[in-house]
Amino acid sequence: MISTKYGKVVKGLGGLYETRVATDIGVERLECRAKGILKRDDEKVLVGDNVIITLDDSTPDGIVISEIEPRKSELIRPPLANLDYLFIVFAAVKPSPVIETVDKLISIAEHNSITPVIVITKSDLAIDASEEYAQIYRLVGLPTFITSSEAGDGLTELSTYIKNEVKNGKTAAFAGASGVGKSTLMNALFPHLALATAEISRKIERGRHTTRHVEIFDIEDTKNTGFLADTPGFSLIDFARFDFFSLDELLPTFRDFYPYLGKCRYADCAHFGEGEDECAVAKAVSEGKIAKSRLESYRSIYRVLKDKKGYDK
Ligand SMILES: Nc1nc2c(ncn2[C@@H]2O[C@H](COP(=O)(O)OP(=O)(O)OP(=O)(O)O)[C@@H](O)[C@H]2O)c(=O)[nH]1
Ligand SMILES: [Mg+2]
Ligand SMILES: [Zn+2]
Repeated sequence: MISTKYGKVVKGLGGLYETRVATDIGVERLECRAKGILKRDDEKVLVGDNVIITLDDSTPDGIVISEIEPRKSELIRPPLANLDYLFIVFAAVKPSPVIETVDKLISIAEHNSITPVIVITKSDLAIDASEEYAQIYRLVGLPTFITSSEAGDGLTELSTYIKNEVKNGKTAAFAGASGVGKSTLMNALFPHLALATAEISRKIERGRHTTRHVEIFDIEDTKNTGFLADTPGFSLIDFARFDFFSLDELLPTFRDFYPYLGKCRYADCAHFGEGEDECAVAKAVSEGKIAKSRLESYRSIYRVLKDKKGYDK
């Protein structure tokens, strides 16, 4: 006998997927493999995929993912489909953030129509630095939270935001460098998750990877719950090799630049000149309307993309 079910892929390890199937009486979890064609690199199942699962008594596998529903979005790093929100997590210190990486993640989210949210952790270790970083992203116009899982600061604000925004099947992921405290924060916000975290005693600056695979969890035990993904931390090397998008697509991902575009002296201004009367973006920086680090990140990413000219996705 053959039957089908709709499910969501919440975990994938070594070709074995865990799917979440909502039924009339609750939630059921099915372990399955993917149908042959969905094992090809260009058709691979991603965590976050909404899929059709086929149950067939007459085949050896019995239960397989037979179809992937069209994706709203698809990220390479973290490897996740159908995200609505990307919580970009970095620590005020230990490890200190690489702001360009934060800005890259924002651009990737914006480019994929995913809402970026900034989450600063470990404010108990450096409250002034936390405020300074937060100021950069408030200026961009992004939701920005300062938190300390250790001291319990900012947790109510963040969990309220998540419960209000990430519901009715929407999905958010926590992403950022290894050791910034993503899993610790998710546990502090939603204790039922009980995720593994690095022990406090170990002094990590760069961090060894504690979370090793992407996994999606239910936020609340209700029918209209949203989903939250924990992801393995990035290393800086991951980001050096990051496959980005094309040069033309970069500027639209810097929403804080929008009010000044088209106002530079030359129509083809690439916003590299320091001359404030020539470049409206540089002028906005000098007036404190755009954070300096944002223009630096923009220029740095621009250079990388320019060198990659000729390469098109
Ligand atoms: N002081 C302080 N330490 C924290 C805080 N949050 C997390 N930590 C510590 O930071 C370390 C890393 O925490 P994790 O939650 O494992 O970090 P992660 O981002 O999930 O790391 P990966 O899974 O490797 O990506 C642990 O030793 C935590 O105890 C905080 O708010 N304050
Ligand atoms: Mg973790
Ligand atoms: Zn300009």
